[in-house]
Amino acid sequence: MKDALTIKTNLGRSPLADTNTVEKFNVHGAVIIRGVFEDWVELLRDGIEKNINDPGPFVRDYRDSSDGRFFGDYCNWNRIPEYRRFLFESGVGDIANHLMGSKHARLFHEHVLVKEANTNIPTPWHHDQPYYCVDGKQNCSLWLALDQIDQTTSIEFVAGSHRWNKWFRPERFDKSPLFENDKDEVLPDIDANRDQYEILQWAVEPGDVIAFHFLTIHGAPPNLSNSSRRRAFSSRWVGDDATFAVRQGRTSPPFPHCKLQHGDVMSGDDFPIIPSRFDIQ
Ligand SMILES: O=C(O)CCC(=O)C(=O)O
Repeated sequence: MKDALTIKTNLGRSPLADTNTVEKFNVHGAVIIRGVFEDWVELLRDGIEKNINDPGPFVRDYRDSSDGRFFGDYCNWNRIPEYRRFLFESGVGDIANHLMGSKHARLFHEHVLVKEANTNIPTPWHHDQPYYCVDGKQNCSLWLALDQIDQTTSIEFVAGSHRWNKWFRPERFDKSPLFENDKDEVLPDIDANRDQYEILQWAVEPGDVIAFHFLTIHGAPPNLSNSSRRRAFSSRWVGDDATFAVRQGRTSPPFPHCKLQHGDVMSGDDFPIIPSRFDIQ
């Protein structure tokens, strides 16, 4: 495990120090930051094994006919010390506030997404903010790869889609709307018209992070490798402009005990501000 000083050095060497990274995030809505959390990979892998063996109340565990498994769970950082340690001590919040152009980085939640080898389950194209109980433009997800993932298996993005000024209906995996009677626009069929979009997709190594905006359209292919797992730890962040949003139904994640009202500034124990570990130049 690296101490804070070494992490600082690591971040200083990373493309994050290059304002190009922020520019790419703003223009494309997704950007890769390589090698920034290599030294946290083992800890998070341990946390994920705990999580799989002891899932939280919101777990989603999809199986396919050939024994594949797509395990997803979120909002467990407060009970899994490995997650908590990463979120509070690694400097990940500093990356988030740098990208968001925010003074503070407030944790929205973490989400783990594990596609075991031979899992023939894609992650459908979607964008996240309509699922979320948060309004505001300053936000990002930091999708941290915990395995080597080749380009054809890695998460993919429609470049610039966060700037389309669109709000697409949130759907479940079976395409049914998340909110009953939702009249919002249905996402176009990206796969049928891939040549009409600029699609971004990167091969990744353990410790690489892909940052993306809550409105950037993204999805992920199945994991057809017959030997490699595809584990990702996605931390979600909001900035100073974030307010709590009541949607047409139960959001994902739901935060059932949260007492905030529509328009309230995001605050409270569910959504802590993560103190800065250091100043990024
Ligand atoms: O990892 C995946 O399959 C999808 C990830 C995703 O949709 C997200 O992090 O918002």
